[in-house]
Amino acid sequence: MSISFLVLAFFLQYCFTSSLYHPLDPLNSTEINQIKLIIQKSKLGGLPDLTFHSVDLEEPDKRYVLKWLSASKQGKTNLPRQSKVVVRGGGETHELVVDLGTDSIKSHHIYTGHGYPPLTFNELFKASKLPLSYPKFKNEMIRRGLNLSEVSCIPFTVGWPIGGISMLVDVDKMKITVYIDTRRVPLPKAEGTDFRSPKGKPDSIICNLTNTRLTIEGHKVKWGNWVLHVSFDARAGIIISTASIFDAKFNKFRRILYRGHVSETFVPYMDPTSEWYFKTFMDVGEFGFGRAADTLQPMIDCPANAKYMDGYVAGADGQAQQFPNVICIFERYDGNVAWRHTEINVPGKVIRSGEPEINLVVRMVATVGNYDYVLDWEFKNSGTIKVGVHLTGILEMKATSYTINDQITENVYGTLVADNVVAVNHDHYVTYYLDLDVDGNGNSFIKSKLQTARVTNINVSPRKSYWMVIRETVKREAEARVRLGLKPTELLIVNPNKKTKLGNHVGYRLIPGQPVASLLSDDDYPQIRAAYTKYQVWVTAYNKSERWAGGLNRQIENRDIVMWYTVGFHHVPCQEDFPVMPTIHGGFELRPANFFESNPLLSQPQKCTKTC
Ligand SMILES: *[C@@H]1O[C@H](CO)[C@@H](O)[C@H](O)[C@H]1NC(C)=O
Ligand SMILES: *[C@@H]1O[C@H](CO)[C@@H](O)[C@H](O)[C@H]1NC(C)=O
Ligand SMILES: *[C@@H]1O[C@H](CO)[C@@H](O)[C@H](O)[C@H]1NC(C)=O
Ligand SMILES: *[C@@H]1O[C@H](CO)[C@@H](O)[C@H](O)[C@H]1NC(C)=O
Ligand SMILES: [Cu+2]
Repeated sequence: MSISFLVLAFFLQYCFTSSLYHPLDPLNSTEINQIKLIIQKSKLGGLPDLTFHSVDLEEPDKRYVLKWLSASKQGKTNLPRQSKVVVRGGGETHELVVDLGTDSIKSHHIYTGHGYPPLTFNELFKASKLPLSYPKFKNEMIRRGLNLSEVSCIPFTVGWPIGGISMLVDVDKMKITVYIDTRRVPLPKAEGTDFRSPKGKPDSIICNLTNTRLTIEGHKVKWGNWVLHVSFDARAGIIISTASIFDAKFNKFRRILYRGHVSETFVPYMDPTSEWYFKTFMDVGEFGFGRAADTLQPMIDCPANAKYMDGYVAGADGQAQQFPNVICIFERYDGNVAWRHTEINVPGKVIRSGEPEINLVVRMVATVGNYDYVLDWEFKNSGTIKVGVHLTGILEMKATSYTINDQITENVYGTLVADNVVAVNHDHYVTYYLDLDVDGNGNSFIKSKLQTARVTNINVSPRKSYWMVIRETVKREAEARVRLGLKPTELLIVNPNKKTKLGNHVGYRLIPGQPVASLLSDDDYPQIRAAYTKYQVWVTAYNKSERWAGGLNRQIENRDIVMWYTVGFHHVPCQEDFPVMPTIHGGFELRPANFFESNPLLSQPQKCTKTC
């Protein structure tokens, strides 16, 4: 008892001082350029075709970060500032840890396993230009009556596809190695494919909030009762770290989420034929959500009161590139009710009370080829964190000879969405990494099953049945994967070392979205890569280096644990999705469950100075 108290007292809350520095800050442009110089000056500098595939922060160990956070003076410390770098040169992949403090390469490993580091935009761009000087392709375009200057080849199809031709590019040699021209189908019409909104017409009326409760210092964000760190990463995009909430009853900040971000996306298309079978994208690993992040458009992507943050990413040459306004942060009032009640049981009067729900949103948009993913982290004063994934953009389509659905007798693996255009069936799985530290590191995963119980003693009740809660603490990783379905199960991360005054374990509950799991067979190659998509929820032991995949079978009771949750969409295209798709929404929530002594909104009333 005394030991656990001491440990908890030591790992105080995530608190903030006026210092701009935070050990989880993303690498800035000076640092990215310093890394480039360190590598160029080393023996790697002489490698032919040296290309930078990823330059990420190598985060300090969690215990040091927590110690730094709990220190009264949060200045720059002697915590090492390091970077994990993946470069390719001389046909080999090199994984490095670069130390910025000592200007040196701390570790160097040549990767010889399967796979290839994320493609750089340089490579994608060069590959897309190759067909335009490839004689077979040029001749074929002329034979089809097309003007080469109007043909664009993108590693993702554009809204106006030329069916029947596919090419394979060896990116190391930057050469076309396979050229396949299978069949000729009519070229879809260009009319009706322009999705831009008419100029001068406002897209929507957006309300202004005053942001009086929001402060942003560097990457540290304070809003209402929340404090959090927002950073930008080439692979994950937004990373939320060290999110804590102020508990007015105890007059202190309490820890909730140590780190949360998108870990992977998996988008398998359901056309198994030669031109399409390989379209099973893993966008975060292959391209990077951060590198695909788009500059946000005020009043379309974010409301008028939004504040913006820039991101920095290393280009293929290692040089820092600025991504302006890639994250926006804003207060939002949707017209929702945070809580309300009308009391009519008090004789002689009606007591009516309530509050509007005003939330903080942290948003980015990743445009990965044809699709646009709007990614939201929404923080509520009630302690709830709502994660939103909103999909829009252009479908992956193929040309077809059909113009009317009645003509189609074969399997076209999709829906006719316009004359000569089939949009192909597919899925989207967006998997989140959620390192919850609910009131401390020692957490357990609880599955609470709601089970029908029979009334056996008719003297007790005239009822025949009711439901009761069967609580199970999951001991090992193997039992901690969950396929959600019709059986009601509450999934909780609790701190078994902490109880409310009433004796309930403090916790956070996962409120899942629509349960979607992969329908591909286990032995299918894309499914082997994305095996985790058979279950929506996994819980694994925390391991700093495991942020992009699961594994092993470790104990997870009263440990530092990580939850992985997959938001899924089965997408059967329809005509309304053409030429640009109206946004479809998905997501999940993390909601306090016996974390607070009572409704925290009542001790933190909303100080909304202006709503509209
Ligand atoms: C980047 O961070 C380093 C270390 O904190 C700092 O010295 C430098 O001034 C920063 N550069 C920019 C451009 O912000
Ligand atoms: C091809 O398109 C370009 C740009 O639209 C135009 O300048 C050129 O005259 C066209 N060539 C032919 C042969 O139509
Ligand atoms: C919202 O705020 C912006 C910037 O302060 C201002 O230009 C705009 O007129 C405001 N709109 C409304 C509806 O108040
Ligand atoms: C952490 O994960 C890495 C990569 O999977 C593994 O090599 C290492 O042994 C793990 N460490 C612990 C303490 O489990
Ligand atoms: Cu889709």
